[in-house]
Amino acid sequence: MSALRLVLGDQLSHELSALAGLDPARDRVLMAEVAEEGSYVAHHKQKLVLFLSAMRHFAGELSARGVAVDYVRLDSPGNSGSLDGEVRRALDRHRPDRLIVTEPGEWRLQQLAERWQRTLGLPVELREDSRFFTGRARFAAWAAGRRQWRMEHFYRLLRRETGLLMQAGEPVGGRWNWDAENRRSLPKGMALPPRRRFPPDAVTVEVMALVEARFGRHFGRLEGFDWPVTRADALAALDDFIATGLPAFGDYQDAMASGQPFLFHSLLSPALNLGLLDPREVCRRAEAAWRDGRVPLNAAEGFIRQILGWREYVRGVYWHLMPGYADGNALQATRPLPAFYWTGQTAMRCVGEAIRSTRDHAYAHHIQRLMITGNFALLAGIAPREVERWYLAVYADAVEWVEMPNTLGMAVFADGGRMASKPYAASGAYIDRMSDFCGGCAFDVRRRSGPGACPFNRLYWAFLIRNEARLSGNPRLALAYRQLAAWPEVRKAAALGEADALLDDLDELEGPARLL
Ligand code: FAD
Ligand code: DLZ
Ligand code: SF4
Repeated sequence: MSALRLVLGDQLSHELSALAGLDPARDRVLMAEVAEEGSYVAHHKQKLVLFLSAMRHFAGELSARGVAVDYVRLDSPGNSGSLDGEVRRALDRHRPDRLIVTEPGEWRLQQLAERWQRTLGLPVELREDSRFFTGRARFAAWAAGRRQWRMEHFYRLLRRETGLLMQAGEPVGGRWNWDAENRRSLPKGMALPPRRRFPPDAVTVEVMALVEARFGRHFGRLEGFDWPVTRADALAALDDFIATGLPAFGDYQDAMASGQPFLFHSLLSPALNLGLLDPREVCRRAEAAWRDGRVPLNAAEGFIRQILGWREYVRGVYWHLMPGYADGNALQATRPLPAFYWTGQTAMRCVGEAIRSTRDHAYAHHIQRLMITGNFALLAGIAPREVERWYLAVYADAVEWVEMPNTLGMAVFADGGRMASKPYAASGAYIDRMSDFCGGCAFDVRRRSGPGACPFNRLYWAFLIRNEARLSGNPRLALAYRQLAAWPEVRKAAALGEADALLDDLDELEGPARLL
């Protein structure tokens, strides 16, 4: 029995379930670069290069191991432009007895794979993606019957199940979560670890030219591309992070600083999401570094929580609630995404910094995504789907199963609290506390209202007023609503009017700054 085994662009793992049991004498692997995957959102150019170059390197590694790979390039003659078309063409070429696919990381492609099972006229085996701590069914079983889901509960369960940072059934150090220790702002002049770079090799250079030719109008800069595109390089990046970034990762996890897009973050999400690294090996390495005394516990726990906790949890939420999850709009937000998300033309320094990093590196760290661009979209009432498509397009690590719950659930509360316990709404005071942005901003973070006052302040109170009926019962917002209770109606109406005026005419927000 011969098999055609499909490997998608985010399935670049030698342990992929679709490759298990491969018979090199009879089987063949199909990998296809297709225009549809490159353009269903306007992916950042670095994201396109990352996926295509990593795919080419992975195909090369398979070939070197003696596996027959049918690799369709974007510019191969006859390329149909879609995964559906390329699978059908490959079946005609090779006439295998069966098709084997690992479940894709996106609902749209999962539907396609299920359609293949009904329509291709040969057995199509859809295998579980085993590159996670938990399968989709594990989350479903945990979630069933629970009124409320919280990451922390799922995380503790997985700590027990995996034994990570556990001793005799108890969390090491006597606490599950060291988050309270992880909220320091960056001291002035603090030395940051040098970032390990992976300059483009010949394969990547060729892909860069292809991407410029085919997707030249997409967002983002290609110059400076230095993401790891092979497992060997991804492992080197992991080593480097454990040695230089992880020791202070915990302390400064939530910090932001001008001109410093990376701080102590790992930059490992693209390698994890493409399959070049396995989350289990990454967590085990972080745990070993703590056990060897190379990193403090708040760093190891904070880092492991992101991967074992958040990453597994958001995946569970995505598969459990799709397809309806994509259409959530609990706060009935309808404004269009402001053009400055694409152009970077904004007088708000914090937003400009986040978008500059996004444009230059296809990267912004978590707090920038959540508390700057996400927070602005939440406070301004931007239509969730527009925000979500933006995040899917602009980050090198953006794959829908992880991007969508982070955006709709965590950043803009479009799911009404299925995923997170409260909207992450914050005024300028939070940004001022965690960064050095406000000092050099055209706006005044100490002022609450009026022209020149920090827009986050002006929008924050209007957001709470606008959503009072839905949010005032949330215990985590009780303090803010107690303050608002003292406001006379006329003051509330003025705050709403001021926020609307600011958002109806974006001139003041766009300001004179031009980034692109
Ligand atoms: P680090 O800070 O070094 O964290 C270590 C690892 O933990 C990351 O590599 C990542 O794998 C994992 N992680 C951390 N936070 C999360 C989280 N909230 N959810 C899932 N995994 C997490 N992450 C993506 O991988 N892809 C996305 O498309 C994506 N979109 C996001 C959109 C929004 C609006 C927000 C608020 C967050 C999003 N995140 C996404 C989560 C997080 O911002 C990124 O994982 C992180 O910034 C990646 O950088 P890093 O590797 O340096 O992370
Ligand atoms: C993101 C992406 C891009 C840009 N291009 C391809 C491609 O040409 N071929 C492919 O197999 N996969 C690509 N991908 C990744 C898919 O879109 C990915 O499988 C989905 O994001 C689902 O996880
Ligand atoms: Fe951002 Fe407001 Fe600070 Fe300016 S003053 S950097 S807009 S938080």
